[in-house]
Amino acid sequence: MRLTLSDFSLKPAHYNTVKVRYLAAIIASSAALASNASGSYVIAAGDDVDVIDFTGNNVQVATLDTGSAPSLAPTTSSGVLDSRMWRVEGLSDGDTTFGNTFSGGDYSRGFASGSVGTGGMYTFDGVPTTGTAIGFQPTGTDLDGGDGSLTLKIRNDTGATIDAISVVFDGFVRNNAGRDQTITLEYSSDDLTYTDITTVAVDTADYGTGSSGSPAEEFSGEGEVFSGLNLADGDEAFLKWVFSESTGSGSRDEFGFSEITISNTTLGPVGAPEVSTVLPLLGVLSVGLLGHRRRKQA
Ligand SMILES: [Ca+2]
Ligand SMILES: [Ca+2]
Ligand SMILES: [Ca+2]
Repeated sequence: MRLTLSDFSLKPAHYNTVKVRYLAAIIASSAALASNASGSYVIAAGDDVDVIDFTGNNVQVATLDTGSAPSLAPTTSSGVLDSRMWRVEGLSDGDTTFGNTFSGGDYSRGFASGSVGTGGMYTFDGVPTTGTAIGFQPTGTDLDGGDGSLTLKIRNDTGATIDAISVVFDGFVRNNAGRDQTITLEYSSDDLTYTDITTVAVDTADYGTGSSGSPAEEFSGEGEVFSGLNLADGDEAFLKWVFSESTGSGSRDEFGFSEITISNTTLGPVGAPEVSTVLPLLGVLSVGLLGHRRRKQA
């Protein structure tokens, strides 16, 4: 598979454009929900933008703003990450798997505004202005060592082949501990072979001062665009945010994801007829033109 990577340093103006298209993305997501039986996050509209957050704005993604700890289950219910499309790996209680239920322990550490210590998954709220986030506190046994990750399974339901996707992810970092981690983004079409498509990683060391109690800081507009995907209509793909092995000493910084924006570009016009229907049409047209010419000659 040809995979052309290029830096996608988003400028504020572009980001505002993405925001303006938010409503269109919500409408597209509503249309997709009925066909979401297999569970992937459905990209329903070609050459469009999907904005994924956890505040109920996107009907395919349940709100996590419920005041309770998160969990994973194959359902679109409040307070629950839909395990048909989300997967978390690198927790000492075990990796989650698509379509199954994971609750308690590392999967449900709590609901907080940050400054937590126990390793695992949290719902973070109001941190700092990003709104609700799915949050992670790494420790020596959780989400460290380079095997911690959050994966989103997507499916192309646009009716056309997706050629390129740009992914922008927003969130926050609370750099109040001695160790630092980076967050990178990888892509796969089979969930086996992943390609790192990150040119600018989020590094927790770049945020805050490292002193205890320092406020959380947002990262915004971190993103990549990658083309040559050739993702056919109906096919699935995987976006994985990988948490690096920490560096430094002491405790680890916590971080969370509040908004993920996926823009897609399709090959050819959306809804264009397939080649299999175009060829017979051309045949009919040829015969018609031939008949017309013969009638003119007669
Ligand atoms: Ca643990
Ligand atoms: Ca912490
Ligand atoms: Ca740190």
